[in-house]
Amino acid sequence: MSWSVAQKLIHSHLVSGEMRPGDEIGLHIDQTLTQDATGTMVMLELEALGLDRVKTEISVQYVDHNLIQADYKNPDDHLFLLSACRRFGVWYSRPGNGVSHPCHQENFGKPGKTLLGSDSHTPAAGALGMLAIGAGGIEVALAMAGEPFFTRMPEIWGVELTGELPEWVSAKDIILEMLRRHGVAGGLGRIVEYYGPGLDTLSAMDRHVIANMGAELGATTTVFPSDLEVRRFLRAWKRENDWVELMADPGAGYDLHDEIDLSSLEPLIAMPSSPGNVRPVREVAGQPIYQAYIGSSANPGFRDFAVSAMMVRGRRIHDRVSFDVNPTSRAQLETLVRDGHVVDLIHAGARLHQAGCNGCIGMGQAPATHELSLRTVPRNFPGRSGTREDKVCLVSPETATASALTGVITDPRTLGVPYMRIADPDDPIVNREAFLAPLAPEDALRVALRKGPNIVSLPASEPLPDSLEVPVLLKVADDISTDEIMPAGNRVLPFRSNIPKIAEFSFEGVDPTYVTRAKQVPGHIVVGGDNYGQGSSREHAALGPRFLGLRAVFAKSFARIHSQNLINFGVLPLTFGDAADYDDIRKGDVLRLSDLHRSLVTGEELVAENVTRGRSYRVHHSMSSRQVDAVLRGGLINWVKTGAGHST
Ligand code: MIC
Repeated sequence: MSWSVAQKLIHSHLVSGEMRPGDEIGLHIDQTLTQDATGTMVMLELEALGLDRVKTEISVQYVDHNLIQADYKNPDDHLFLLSACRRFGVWYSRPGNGVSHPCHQENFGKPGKTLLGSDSHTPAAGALGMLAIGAGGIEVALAMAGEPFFTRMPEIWGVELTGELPEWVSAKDIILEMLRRHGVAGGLGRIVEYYGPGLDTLSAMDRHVIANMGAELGATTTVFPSDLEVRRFLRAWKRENDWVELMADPGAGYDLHDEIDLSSLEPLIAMPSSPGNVRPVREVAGQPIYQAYIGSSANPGFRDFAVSAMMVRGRRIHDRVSFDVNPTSRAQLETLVRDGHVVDLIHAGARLHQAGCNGCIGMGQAPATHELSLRTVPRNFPGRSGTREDKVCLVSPETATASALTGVITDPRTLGVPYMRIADPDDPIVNREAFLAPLAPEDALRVALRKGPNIVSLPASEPLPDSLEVPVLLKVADDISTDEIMPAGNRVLPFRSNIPKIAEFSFEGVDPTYVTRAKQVPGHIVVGGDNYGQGSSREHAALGPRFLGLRAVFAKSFARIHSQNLINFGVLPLTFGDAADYDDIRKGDVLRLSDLHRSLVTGEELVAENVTRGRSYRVHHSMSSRQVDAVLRGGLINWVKTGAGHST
């Protein structure tokens, strides 16, 4: 039998189920990654589960999202996380160390291992030949407690890379090409596996760019082989002993195929406000911009900054442009300083920020109203930058920098600057001491969790009633993102450890009356189109509306992580039997679902009656019996506590 890399990774971690696409499988998890914006909830969940010490090989908690300390809330969360790391045996990456994904690749990721992360960009670690999946915090908490992670066996989508990237075209353009071809739902239910001779020209950090933004395709994850380039990368980061080879067998079969001839690519840009809205840069060139922004988990490598520094050396940033440089890890920043690149960037007019997520999730650096902002970040969902009427475009560092110099969208090939290919350094500054190692078990037991006033324990959740008769409070279009369901940004993120408070921001940008209306009824339904809940893993996008009484979402289809998050907190994700029924339902209609318990367990189609207008709709669920059990009990915490799930 010839296996792909993805199949080998799944097979070596399979604890239940068959590797048949669509079947539920359970996977053993070796490593976990949490970041502060989702991690506070994970640590509260570990407390609620009564865990003593994590059972994974390595669990790392990063502080990279909530870095703005405008008051006590974020620093309180940082200290809470430090105490929780000490208590539960978790590594702590302090503020300023950088973005979780590149830091994990540099310091902890290991080929052949599984990684579960409470961040949708966790698949970036697929660059090292890991099976790395993003999930809601509660599932990561369960993995830390030694439980398997359950998901549907994805189809494996082999993408053969041939040829070599032309000058001025880089890894970001490869993933933008995938998004141009397949759109934001093209990867649903799939793992993307890259292979072929074109890989030889892509460094491990280039592969990170592609694997990271596989999340924007809706893919379960992305994998690359662990080849000699991965060995070189680990050697450079003084971890060569962590390398094992992991290659697809010759003739490995893929469920689906695609091919990209790298030599045929050109600079691409995702226009506002979807990562799937991709065009060649030359077609939109000449439009004035306000901001150019480099960094983030989607372009974290040394090369991504060095290429920009070389382009601006001896030149000046355009007067109107804010050129924001967001280093991605402390060690990368040290190396860029050592090699003189930071001085070139600053001298040309760049604004240097601390290593972290920063403006990528609207934590500062918001663009001016209606002005174009060209960013190397992974997402440009409406309003995510912090400016409601934003116009964010996704580009490579080359396109961002060329545009920063000219003040208009610029195809870097037209800049008239000589091109220099920059290799990933073999001698980066390694600063592993900046990560605080877990305490010895006997010392850990003595640590008390430090909870500031903003840290509020999880609200209890009651079981699902047998029948529901509740109004539709909101009807939204296709591809609604979790940024629209529960915004990020400096106003909202500090409440990630406070569900009653953060619930007040639910669907704020979509319908500012939603929260008030939700409080006036005993429960409600939201109706959505295709790919409902694309984007982030933030379970707050399920918890906030659930706290306000959301009981079910009817949609044409769901994004993987969000539908799981709904189930995890006792909300029913139901799919229309006939997508045309979406058009029939109106905001305000009261829908009735009866005999829920029996029909969910038998898996039969449900009939939702529209009490207001005397119609009925067929809806169904695709939950496994384990998920049905959890949703009936009001979510995963109750499921574990009532002894249905394995106990810790
Ligand atoms: C994102 O890029 O959307 C985030 C912010 O990193 C999220 C996590 C979060 O909402 O905290 C993600 O990707 O899961």
